[in-house]
Amino acid sequence: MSFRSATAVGYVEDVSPGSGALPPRAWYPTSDAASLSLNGSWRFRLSPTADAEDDTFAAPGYDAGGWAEVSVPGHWVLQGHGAPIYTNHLYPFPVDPPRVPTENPTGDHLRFFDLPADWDPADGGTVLRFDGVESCARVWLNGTGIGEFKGSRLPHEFAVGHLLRPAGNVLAVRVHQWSAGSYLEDQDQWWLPGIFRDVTLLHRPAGGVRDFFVHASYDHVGGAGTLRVDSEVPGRVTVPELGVDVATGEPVTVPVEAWTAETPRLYDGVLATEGERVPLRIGFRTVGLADGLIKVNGRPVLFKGVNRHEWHPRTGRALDLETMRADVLLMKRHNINAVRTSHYPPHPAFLDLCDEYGLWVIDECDLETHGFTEQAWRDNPVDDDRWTPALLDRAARTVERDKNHPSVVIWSLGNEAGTGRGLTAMAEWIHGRDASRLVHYEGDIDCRDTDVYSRMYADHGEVERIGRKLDGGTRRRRQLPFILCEYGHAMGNGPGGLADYQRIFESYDRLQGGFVWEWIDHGVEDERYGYAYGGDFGEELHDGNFVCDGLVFPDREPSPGLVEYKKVIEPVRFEGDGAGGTVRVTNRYDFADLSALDFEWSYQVGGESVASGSLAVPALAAGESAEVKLPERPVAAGSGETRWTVRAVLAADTGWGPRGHVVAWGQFPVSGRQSPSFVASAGPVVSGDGSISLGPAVFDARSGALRSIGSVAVTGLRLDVWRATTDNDDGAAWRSDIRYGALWRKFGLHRMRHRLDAVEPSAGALTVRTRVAPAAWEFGLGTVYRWSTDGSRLRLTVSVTPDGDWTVPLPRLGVRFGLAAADRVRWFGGGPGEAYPDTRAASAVGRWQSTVDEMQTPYLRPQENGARADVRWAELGGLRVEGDPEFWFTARRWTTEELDAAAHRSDLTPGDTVWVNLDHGQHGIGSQSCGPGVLPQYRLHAKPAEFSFVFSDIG
Ligand code: IPT
Repeated sequence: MSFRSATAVGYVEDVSPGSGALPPRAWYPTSDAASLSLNGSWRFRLSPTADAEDDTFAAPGYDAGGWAEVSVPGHWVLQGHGAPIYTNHLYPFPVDPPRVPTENPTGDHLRFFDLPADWDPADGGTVLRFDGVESCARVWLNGTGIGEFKGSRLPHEFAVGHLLRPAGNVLAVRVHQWSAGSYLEDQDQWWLPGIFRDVTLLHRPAGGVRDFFVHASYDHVGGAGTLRVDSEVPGRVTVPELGVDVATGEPVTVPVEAWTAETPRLYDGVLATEGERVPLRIGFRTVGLADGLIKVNGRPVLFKGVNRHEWHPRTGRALDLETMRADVLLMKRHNINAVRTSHYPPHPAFLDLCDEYGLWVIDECDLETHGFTEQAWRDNPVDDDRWTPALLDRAARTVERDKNHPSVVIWSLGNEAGTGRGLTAMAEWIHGRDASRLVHYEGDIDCRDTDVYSRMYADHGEVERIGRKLDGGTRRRRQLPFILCEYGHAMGNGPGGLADYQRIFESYDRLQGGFVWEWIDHGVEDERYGYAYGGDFGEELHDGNFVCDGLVFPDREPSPGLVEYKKVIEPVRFEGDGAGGTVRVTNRYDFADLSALDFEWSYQVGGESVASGSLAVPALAAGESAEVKLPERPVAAGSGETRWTVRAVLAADTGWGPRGHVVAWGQFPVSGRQSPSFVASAGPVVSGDGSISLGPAVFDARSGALRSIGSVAVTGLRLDVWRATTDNDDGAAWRSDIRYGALWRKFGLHRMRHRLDAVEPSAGALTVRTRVAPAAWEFGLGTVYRWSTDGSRLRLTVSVTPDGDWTVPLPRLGVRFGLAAADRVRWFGGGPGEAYPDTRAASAVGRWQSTVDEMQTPYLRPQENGARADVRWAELGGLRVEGDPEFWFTARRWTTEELDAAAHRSDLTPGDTVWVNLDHGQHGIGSQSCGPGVLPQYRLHAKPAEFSFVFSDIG
């Protein structure tokens, strides 16, 4: 005898997509038919298993007075019931498809509602729509079961008109965290059960609109658009601006302006059936493959994209419209032109925003079975016919919902699901249903089912080979264009190497760009840590901060990676040599001319702008260049370091950015920097009290340690090679590249010893000879500090001579010291933000000021950050430092060791000392937390080096 009521919850482990739901159809945000949002506060009861409670709660009259409340849309685990779990690709339950654990958190939800007075349930029908529920739901209205469904990020509609009452309706929804569907939803993100998208009741008047398909193509030769709206329920289509008034199903061709992501021209129309009027926003464009390239309206496009997961640090994947708009505006302001909706269809309103503001979209099905990689893909659902109906259901719900968006140009079958017949079936279905778009799936290495060759994290060399068509592959693949659907892993500090990728993309037609991984850090707002990540909720299995790999922080503050990306992909290129008096301006848009932009110049002397004006640039068409004359130099040559800065800015307010918003810029030196002049005068004076004085400085006579410069106390100045390893330094285990973070620790670069060999006062200088080396190893750095003075200033020259067998590059090479009170910082050099050798495109030379606190980049897992590049001089804490040559400048209120040990922002407590690093070199950043490591040209090899700083007390 079995006590487990297998039948009652059998649907949970059933591979089918569900039962009772209506066929999928187009989603539209508004119509003149009545609708009632059921969002809000719902009654909620959490049970530990799928069958712990019977279904009596669904019956009218059930007393849920003792239940908790949750907000819908929302995830119960983010509302105090249970906890989120983060795994990258491992299933957090035994892999035994389609079975799920007995421990299956199950949330019963109740919503009571009345119909508005003017809503007569007897007139026409009513549909109940769920836009997203994770992962499996069973639904009752007024005690009658209406069905159950899986497919978390997909809409499901049920006909409920016959069950509705004018008042006192009871909607009951039982949501199971785990179901057979969970096997198809193994995306790298938090597992977050709940009703996390809108729940809406839609009146369906007699003769109301059902499904419809807007076909709006553009003939780039003739400049005409052809519109045909196929509608299940016949009606008329009007577009007043175009004088269009046609029957559904009837094509009409009219002159139009095309829709592109750069020029998102939409025409307002109406689909009117007998019973309903649905507003349409129509964008005319034609997507296709021609000459082996993805072309829109006859022109190839270059994707400058990001992968976007839905995320909000408090509400998880339940996003409101303003949060979605914030993402779109931020993307547009950072020159991003494309989004891959990794790895599921987003909230449908997001696509309306993409249509409106202009973003190319790869719309991806809600499908990933990545965890099967652990068993060499054995039993992978996508290669098992029993699962194919569920896969086809997912494809249909995606395509039918989103087919009317001009922004959607490519359908993606899913992510990281291996290969199999189910995927082929999806591709065939999509191709048959919508021939007007392309099909993508990265796992299809031979492109049997797809129209684009796509890869993730391929290194620069391989991408270049693909660009040159030297990559081989099947005959079909060789004829297809290439995109990197993921690259530039933005975890922590980085990604490095973006500019190098962009140069390659721009050099070969076949390469049509890529999508940085990923848009936002999925940090969970948390009292303990500021932001929590994997493991912070006591998960048995987790992948730590691998979920924090975005270009924006959880609060949507841009990280330096986004600022870098904006510069790397800017749509206007300025080239020239400042001395020549001209600048070459290239329009790198794919469609738009430059008429939306104004151009400005400014002229800097010593980093300070002394004159500025506007620059006349012709309204170049996409792809065109022109040589533009700069004005007469405002200041005669020979007046120190001078440079031009030119900018392209928005000429007028747009929907996404204000007039004056900087879109692109370039800098061109006219006359270069001269080394700081310095003539050594006085020599060191050894006094009886155990100190040595040299100009403004005092040293310890025994150790040679610097104590002060004038009134400024200096502690611990010595050579430093260590940095708190970044996520990219630490690297991902599955990459074959050498992981330097681990090697650096193995070789003890974080615990270098400093042996004092000599303190040598001489006529012109104080020389301190040392050897810097780690315990246990034979390699080291002979390090000589040579101090001199010109009477008022102090100069330090550091000479470094490696000895022994150095097999790893250095994390950094420079000096570190502590200062007492320092807050405000001024510098002349690269800024305003952080930069490293392979993340320095956005670093502009100028005079900057900030504070020590503001110079920190608050990566969720603390790590090396905050360096400013090319610094000529910097001032802080009463000290001025001039570099010879320029240096990397970093200042922080904790030591590198404290930074290295911290796991969360909350672990860092400012001390009294500000630690300053002046670096001659920094190792690059790379993208090895998932992608390739640091390119050879950005590695900091141990080799003989000499660099100087001139210090003065400006207190
Ligand atoms: C790739 C996944 O597609 C993506 O979802 C994410 O996990 C990313 O990596 C890393 O953050 S898969 C990778 C292991 C090749």
